[in-house]
Amino acid sequence: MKGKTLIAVAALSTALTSGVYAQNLQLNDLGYFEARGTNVLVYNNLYNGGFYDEKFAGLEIIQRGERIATGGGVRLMNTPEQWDIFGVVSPREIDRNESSVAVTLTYEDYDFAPRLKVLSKDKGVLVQIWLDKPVPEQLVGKAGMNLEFFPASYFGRNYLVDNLARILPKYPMHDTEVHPVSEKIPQYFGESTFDDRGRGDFLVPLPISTGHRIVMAPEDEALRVSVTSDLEISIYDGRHLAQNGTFVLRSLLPGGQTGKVLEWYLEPSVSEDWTRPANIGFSQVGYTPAQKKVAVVELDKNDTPAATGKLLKVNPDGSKTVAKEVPAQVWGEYHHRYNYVRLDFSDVREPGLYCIDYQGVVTNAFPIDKEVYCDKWHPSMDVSLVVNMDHMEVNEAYRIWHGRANMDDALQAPANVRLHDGYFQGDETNTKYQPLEHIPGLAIGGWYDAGDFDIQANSVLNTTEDLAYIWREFQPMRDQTLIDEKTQYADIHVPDGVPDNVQLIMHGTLNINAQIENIGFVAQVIGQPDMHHYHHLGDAMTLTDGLVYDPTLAPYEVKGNRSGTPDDRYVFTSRFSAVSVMQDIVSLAAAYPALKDYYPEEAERSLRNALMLWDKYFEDADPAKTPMMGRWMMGGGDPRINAAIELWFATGDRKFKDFFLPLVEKQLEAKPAVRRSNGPVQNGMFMTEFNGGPNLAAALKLYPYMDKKFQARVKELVPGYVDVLTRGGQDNPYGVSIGGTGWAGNASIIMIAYNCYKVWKLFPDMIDPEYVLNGLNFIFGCHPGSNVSFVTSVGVNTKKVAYGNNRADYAVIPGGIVPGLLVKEDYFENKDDYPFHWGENECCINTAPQYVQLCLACDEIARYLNK
Ligand SMILES: [Ca+2]
Ligand SMILES: [Ca+2]
Ligand SMILES: [Ca+2]
Repeated sequence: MKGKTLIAVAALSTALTSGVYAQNLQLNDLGYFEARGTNVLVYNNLYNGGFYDEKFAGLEIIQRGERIATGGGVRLMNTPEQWDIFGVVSPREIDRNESSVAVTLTYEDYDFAPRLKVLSKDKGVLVQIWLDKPVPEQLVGKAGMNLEFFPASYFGRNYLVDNLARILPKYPMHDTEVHPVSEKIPQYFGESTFDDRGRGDFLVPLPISTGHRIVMAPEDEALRVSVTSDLEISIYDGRHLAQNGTFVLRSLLPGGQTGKVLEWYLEPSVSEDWTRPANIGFSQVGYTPAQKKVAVVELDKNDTPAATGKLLKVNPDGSKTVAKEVPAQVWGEYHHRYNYVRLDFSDVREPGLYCIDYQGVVTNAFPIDKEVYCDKWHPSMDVSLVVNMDHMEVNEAYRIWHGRANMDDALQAPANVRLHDGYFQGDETNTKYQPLEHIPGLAIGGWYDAGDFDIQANSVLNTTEDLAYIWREFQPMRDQTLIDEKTQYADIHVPDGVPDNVQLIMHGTLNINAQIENIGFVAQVIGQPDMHHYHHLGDAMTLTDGLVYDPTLAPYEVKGNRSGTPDDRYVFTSRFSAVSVMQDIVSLAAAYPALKDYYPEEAERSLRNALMLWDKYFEDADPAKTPMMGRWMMGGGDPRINAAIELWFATGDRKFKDFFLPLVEKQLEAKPAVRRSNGPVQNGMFMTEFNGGPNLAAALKLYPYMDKKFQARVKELVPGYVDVLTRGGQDNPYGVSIGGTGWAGNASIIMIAYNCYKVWKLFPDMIDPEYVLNGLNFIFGCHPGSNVSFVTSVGVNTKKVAYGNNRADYAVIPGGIVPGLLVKEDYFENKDDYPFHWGENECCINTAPQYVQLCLACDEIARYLNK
């Protein structure tokens, strides 16, 4: 049964938007072309400053709710890679009378500034390139109009080139040529993604087909896009160069001409009666009987919300019975594109298997059961945190995930070298080593930071710290992994008598201690020496030869345990400060109590190094002397506070308490920081905690050990703190702070939910524990865009691809947590057929322990609620 008023309103708005121009794409309020089922964006999204071409800029097509094409614009190569140069984009000029959008793309080094203009025309758009001056001589044959299509969206489809039918290849299977490197347009910073083994050439993919009209997937309404031109149009496969490459349609700009030098007629597939099926968001792990259970349904703006949905119970014989008719609570529009309704079936508590039926869309089945949270952290602890171990051979049953990698670690980075992940080695090394000198002792412990193979300070330190907090709070005795640090071998699903949590903590301290003893501190990053090694995919052991670099040997020459191949990682040591060392202390001191019963020597070593660093850098880390930076500044106080707290926990030495207590008390009296606006968390940064409210991070950690007066003051501040933690979820139907524009927000959602748990643990009457559970509900599938679980392999419908080091196989490493939903203009995206968007799909290792502790917290809350 459908609500009558809502039908009337929806019908009226449809009439208004289609109107007399029913055939045409209309330029909408956000400045992109819109028709039913199709959007054409023109530089609504721009290139990222840090990582260059993210395949998220230029002329783009969203069709039937999926972004299928990107990167449209004038480019200088057939199939641009991430580090290939692109023109600087001018502000967009929108002409509503003419229904056009134009930008100028400036290649300053070449004195070349083509103007791209897109106009609404018939059932599509005209794409025009205008020039004031002819294409510069050196760019003739190179500058062209490109448009890129995501390959996996088109797997199993065909294309037409003029009247010839062709299959879109699942795997690159066409031809390339090598050209002399003198002809190459240099990449950003002179990077080279191609290892020519000294031959002085580079790779050029050749066209697969050429004609005057190319139609992508003519047989599929959702994917069909046609491009027609008087100029030749070729189709290329960029995967010959890079696994994240795309299918590229391209016409070269003619030389010697000015004015309108190129015109494409681009016709996407409009459908006057298309309505996106309802996206029913719910938790893919199911629900514990006593918790709140609210599905959030995302609806096309042209859709009419039904008045009710149904919760169906799945019986053993396969039949389904209605467990509850659920009234739809209309929430309304959020973020322009969709409308939302909520379906609350909290009162259904009977354990069993259920699914949700709304507007004829029936979800996959999911459990209601007391045990839903108890094992959902296992893949992260058992697999993700083990497979990402550096310097280890990792086995699982019949499979070796990777061999012992980076056994040649590592060389002192030379001065003024830039690393591809945003790192830079300046003039100062701050160490006793010469440039390119081997630093001993580093080939042990640590994790690959994410989808790449570097050891980043923040990730090895925070992962170790949070693993230590898991042990402090929950002491999980689970032992399902054999971890042997002597032979550097791990075996998944094989118990060895020691809790895995403790062994993983030691895998962190072994690397941290090695860095402190051999370098003096934890280096900013131990990373690949060049681009060719940085973009490595596959077994990490094959990334280097495992032999220490010897500059007296020729490249690829081997003598004993040394080689002349410069593949060893670099240690970036220049950005170092006494403040950053405080985090080294926190991680080691937090690890000490967990290690001391199992690995007393490593425990003592960790504490000894932590105390040594404290004595050595205490004075210099005084905020009055050192500009504060990074994570340590977020507490709005002295960077030494947390180090002192952890050293006090580890040693009980009164001097640490005497140091931190007055500072923490001062924090409690501090005026709240300026209140900033709500809205999406930017780039996954956790901005909320110190955003207009009290900072209780340190105070809650100390609370159980402090006197009544301290406790009373903290309690007074709890309501303000709860407001800060929960406020970000008030502007949307999901109840959590969503999104991110460059890096999606799952990590901050997990962190906020866990902070809610920390409040609940001490003050169960002062916060609704549902805030803790709701963070996981979102991660597990109650979110915009789709209802897939963002934790790989956890839940019923889970991510098919992620940006792990196996991404080229369109696979996942189980137990990884993807960043989640990027917000681009009014569009939420987490692609599940293209693993190469790091901001959506890259599983960072330091999110894994945070997710584990949130699961353990939710399991505890579930047991409390079900009592
Ligand atoms: Ca990295
Ligand atoms: Ca174990
Ligand atoms: Ca080597």
